[in-house]
Amino acid sequence: MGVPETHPRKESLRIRHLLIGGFRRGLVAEAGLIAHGRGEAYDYLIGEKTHSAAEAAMKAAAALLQSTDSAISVNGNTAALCPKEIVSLAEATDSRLEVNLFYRSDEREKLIRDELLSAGARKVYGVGVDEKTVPGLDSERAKTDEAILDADTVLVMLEDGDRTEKLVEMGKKVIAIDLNPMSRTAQKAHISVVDNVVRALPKLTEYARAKVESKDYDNTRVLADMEKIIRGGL
Ligand code: PTJ
Repeated sequence: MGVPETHPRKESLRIRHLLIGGFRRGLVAEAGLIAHGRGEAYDYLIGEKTHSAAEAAMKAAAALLQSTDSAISVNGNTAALCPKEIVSLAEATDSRLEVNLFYRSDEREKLIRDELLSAGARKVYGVGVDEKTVPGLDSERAKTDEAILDADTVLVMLEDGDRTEKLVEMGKKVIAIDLNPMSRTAQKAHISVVDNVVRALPKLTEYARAKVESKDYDNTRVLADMEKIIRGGL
């Protein structure tokens, strides 16, 4: 069904339809549709725009991704919403790409890898991995590959708190993009970009290309500012 150009919620519906299309093609898990709904609710509360606290987090994230050995973790939702933007950020920051799924299946792994390759990725890790794991994690998210295992910095998006916690315990710097500043992922990450991945990835790439610097970044403050915005919105 087409959305009229004049529809007041056109952009939100466009994003929603990208996800539905991704679900129909097998990229997105059933639960991914529900996770998106939760994200939409938070996005609505922050006014569906990028706030200065998120910009500060993005500048810090772009600088860290560029200055360290880095990997970007890709799941079904992000592959359906912004494959090209993920590949552009990986190129701008020289980061490796790894498929990492909560609802892991051989078929979804391959579909997501192929989506990234079609979007221009040169190499995609994390497909067919069975032996390497993130220690202490019981879910399928534990399965990992050298892209993330060897990285000093990992960017995660729509992530579970468990893995964020374990990656931090492994000594990695974790950057999260998550619309909920109160989620365990946002709370545990070193840098939390509270924004929609659809808006955040192009901005992050722009900052990385501009080689922005970031001094005295304070994630606790950023999270508090974003929570204040949400409470104000309520
Ligand atoms: O593809 P898989 O198998 O790895 O499954 C992925 C899902 C998304 C199903 C899984 O990671 C999941 O259940 O995620 P959660 O626990 O629901 O967490 C999703 C978080 O991301 C929530 O805090 C949402 O508010 C947030 N979120 C949802 N959509 C977006 C978002 N954050 C940024 N941008 C979005 N578009």
